[in-house]
Amino acid sequence: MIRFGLSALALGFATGVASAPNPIVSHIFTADPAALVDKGRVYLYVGHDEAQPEGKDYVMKEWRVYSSCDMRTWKDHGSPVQYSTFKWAGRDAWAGDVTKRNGKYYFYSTVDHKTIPGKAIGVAMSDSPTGPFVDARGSALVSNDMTKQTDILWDDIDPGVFVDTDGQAWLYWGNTVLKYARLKSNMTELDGPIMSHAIDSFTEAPYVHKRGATYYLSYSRYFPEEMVYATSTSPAGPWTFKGVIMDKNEKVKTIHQAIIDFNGKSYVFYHNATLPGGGEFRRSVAVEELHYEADGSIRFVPQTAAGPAANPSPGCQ
Ligand code: FUB
Repeated sequence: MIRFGLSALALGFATGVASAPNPIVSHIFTADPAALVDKGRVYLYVGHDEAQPEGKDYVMKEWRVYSSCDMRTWKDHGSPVQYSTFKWAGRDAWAGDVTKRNGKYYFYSTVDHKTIPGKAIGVAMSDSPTGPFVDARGSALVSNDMTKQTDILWDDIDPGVFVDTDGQAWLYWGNTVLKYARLKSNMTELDGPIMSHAIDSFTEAPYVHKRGATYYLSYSRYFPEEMVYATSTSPAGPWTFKGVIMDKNEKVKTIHQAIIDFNGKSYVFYHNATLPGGGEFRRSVAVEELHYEADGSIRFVPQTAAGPAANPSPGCQ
């Protein structure tokens, strides 16, 4: 694997800019990528894995933001949102997702609820993709008492937000069971019932994007997880399984993807544990170019140390 030399590391620390292959960030552990393209720049949101080497569980207190004009040089924007942004949350800045609507940026996040046992989904809002973000509701958007499909306490995790071309916004989430609901145009309230789909071997990390008239649902299946996808002609499914995008990781059971188009190419972000000292609770976010075949299917993506070629976005500074 290619890594920073000492001088590059020193430069990165001094300037807040990293010119990285994979993993994108090499001085801390990062996980659960979410991404947004805005005004020709790609913004990457990651959870911060802070577990000690011998740690037996996640230690995640904050999300961090990085941005790039070319998919190789990343600027560090610090941490504009933490679990403590949500006063009703007690811990666990787990996976989130982000979107822009009417000039505002919405960050949907997994946290642990202080008073309703189990994981919950919050939504934070900002005027800028780099924050600061504030709690948009003052309460959970989804809490464990609102969903009855399984008895586990961690089934309301991993929100994926998708705004369709007709303006309807959708939220997908879940562990074991895929759940989804419409969002009101204010992006801070559910619009109608929470629905679910039976997806064979679904684990977590649902993520919906659209290409042409086809809706793609990517997600993690099995455990250890592999990254797979299904397609539909509707954001509400039903979903037809299509194939594997990326094989499971060697040193960590999770993989958590985000898929974007940026400057004429497509990319998939994911995490692995390839940094020295990495492991189950010390992960690292990486990115690869993603290719569609002529029939719309997604070509299998091998993980690489080299990452994607530079793709400078015109006018991005
Ligand atoms: O980072 C904590 C959890 O691990 C996420 O919510 C899942 O997607 C998995 O990556």
